[in-house]
Amino acid sequence: MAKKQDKNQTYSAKDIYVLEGLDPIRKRPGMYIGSTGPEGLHHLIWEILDNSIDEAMAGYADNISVEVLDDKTIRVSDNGRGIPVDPHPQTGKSALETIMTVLHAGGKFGGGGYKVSGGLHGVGASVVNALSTHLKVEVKRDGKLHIQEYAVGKPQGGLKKAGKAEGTGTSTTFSPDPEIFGEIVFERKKILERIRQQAYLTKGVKIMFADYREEEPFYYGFSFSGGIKTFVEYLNEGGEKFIQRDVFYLHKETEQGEVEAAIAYTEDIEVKEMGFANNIYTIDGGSHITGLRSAITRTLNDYSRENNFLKESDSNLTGDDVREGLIAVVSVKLKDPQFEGQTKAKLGNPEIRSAVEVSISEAFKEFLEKNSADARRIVEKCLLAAKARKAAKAAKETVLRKGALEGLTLPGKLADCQTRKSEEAELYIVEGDSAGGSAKQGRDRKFQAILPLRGKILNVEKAQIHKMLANNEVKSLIVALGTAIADEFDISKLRYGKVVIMTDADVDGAHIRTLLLTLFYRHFPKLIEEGHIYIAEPPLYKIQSGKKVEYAYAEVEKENILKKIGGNPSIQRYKGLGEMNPDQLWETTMNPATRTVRQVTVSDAQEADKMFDILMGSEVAPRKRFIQVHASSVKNLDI
Ligand code: 0RA
Repeated sequence: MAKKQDKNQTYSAKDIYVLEGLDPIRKRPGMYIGSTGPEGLHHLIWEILDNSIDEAMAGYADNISVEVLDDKTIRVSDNGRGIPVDPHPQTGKSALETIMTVLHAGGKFGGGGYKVSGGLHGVGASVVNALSTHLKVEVKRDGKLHIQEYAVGKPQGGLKKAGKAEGTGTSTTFSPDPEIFGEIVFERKKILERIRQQAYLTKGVKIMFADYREEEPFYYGFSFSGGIKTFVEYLNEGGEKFIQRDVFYLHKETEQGEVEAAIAYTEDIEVKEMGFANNIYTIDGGSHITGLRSAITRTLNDYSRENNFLKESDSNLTGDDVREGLIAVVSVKLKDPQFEGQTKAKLGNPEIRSAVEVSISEAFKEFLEKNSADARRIVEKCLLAAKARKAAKAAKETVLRKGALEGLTLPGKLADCQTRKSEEAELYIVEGDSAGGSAKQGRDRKFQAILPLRGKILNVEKAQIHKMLANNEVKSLIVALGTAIADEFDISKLRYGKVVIMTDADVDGAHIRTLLLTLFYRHFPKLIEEGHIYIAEPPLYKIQSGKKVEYAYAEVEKENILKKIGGNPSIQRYKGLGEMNPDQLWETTMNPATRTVRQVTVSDAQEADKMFDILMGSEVAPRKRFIQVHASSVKNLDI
């Protein structure tokens, strides 16, 4: 049953402001501006600039300026309507003072004044005020200049009239508080980049920049009549050539909001896609980016079919096929943008997805039909991408395909053992030819087989498992194991009960070892689960005193040996397996009576998966770090 409504209670939720003092902002600045480092410092400028941009987006301002007055002070000015100076009904103070001193938890100031905004309008100014030692607002309105100053967010006297003024506008001058930011350094390049981006997004607005910190002032102005079309051209500066003569451009008002998009293809394969919602960069994409992608994919597929680039039997171009070399900017302006995700950098609004998709599809189709030479080059590029994708897939399947390894003979460089009993047999996978040579001479050929692998080759192919499988070194290994792979995998055909990875005790060795582990983990998990995979542990030092020779496998062991034997021993640090002669290699690393090997287990599948993901990822730094940290932490089992 509906609750009976009090006649006087006619406030709706959107009229309610949560009004608070500015203390929380100074207590936890990070909550409001992200950080108190350089990003947070510049965020203050963006907040004030955004307000002026909003005024321009609403159609009331076309001139904005950002000035670095000195090392401490920024000024942002616009020729908009001017912040209202009349008393605000809810606070009794002027609207301007309310905007500057009250933390607004919701609602747009004044209500209804704006068609669209980043959603922060009037919210940011009080945050900047609270975090500035000094802030001054000058408003030109109704033929007068109005001024109010603040210190650390507190008004220094009331709003004063300071004579006549022509035109209208707002100017905010502020000095960020060094107590909050520690170091205050305004970065010209960063500010220019932001202004440039905003100028593209607010077609026709002129944004001036001035920097007075050096003796010779620096000035720069931005105004792009082409809007985001010019943005796309800029994004490609210094890159590969466009394959089309004209950048595709669309600007459309829809019921869901304003949609603007620019699209161009380059000879490159790199993709550059940027999405904006109410001029805010959505680095994590969202519904507008989804709409853009489906529009491009659908339109290019339709066009390719209709014009016989794709035959009936051909499969569709995928999203990735049509994205190679793409530079696209989509900018939407909507009434109530929903920013989602941890960083609020993803657009949520589902309704804008189809608005974007439909608008772009229609216009892009028309563009392709009008510019058939451009269209042909774009489609041919996509077809090439599809071909490359299929070739990569085929290469993977060739290796995995039923019987692909059948009929392959044991690799020539495998020095096999005599026994055919897999329980007794051991396969040593050895890094490099020279160590392989020593191992072949030093081994007990009755039960030990040696397969030398060239580590570098594995290294190059690290990122793509199908390339790894197409690699001859890896193929040799698979044939030597005898189990085949994928559907054909049969552990009863395993030719060696123990498979021992023997690499140098350095970072490269660790890298090759982890690559091999990746291969086993992804394609022969059973071998790990059933305990067939081992890691050899060669010594780090040879310590010789007279005729007595000892080997140390760890630093502590070296120290202990040195304490024990005293005297003046000679110490040799092994940098690689190749430094050991065959006898030494046998004695230290291969003789079951004296060696140490560590059994590899996958006890925690999740953890292992994470490890392999880091190893297989394309980012080099975390992988290197990971290998250095974890190379020796595989479960130990001495036998
Ligand atoms: C609220 C209402 C109106 C304008 C503004 C705020 C406004 C704020 C800023 C901040 C920087 N520049 C600005 N320009 C305008 C509309 C008042 C009216 O109806 O005249």
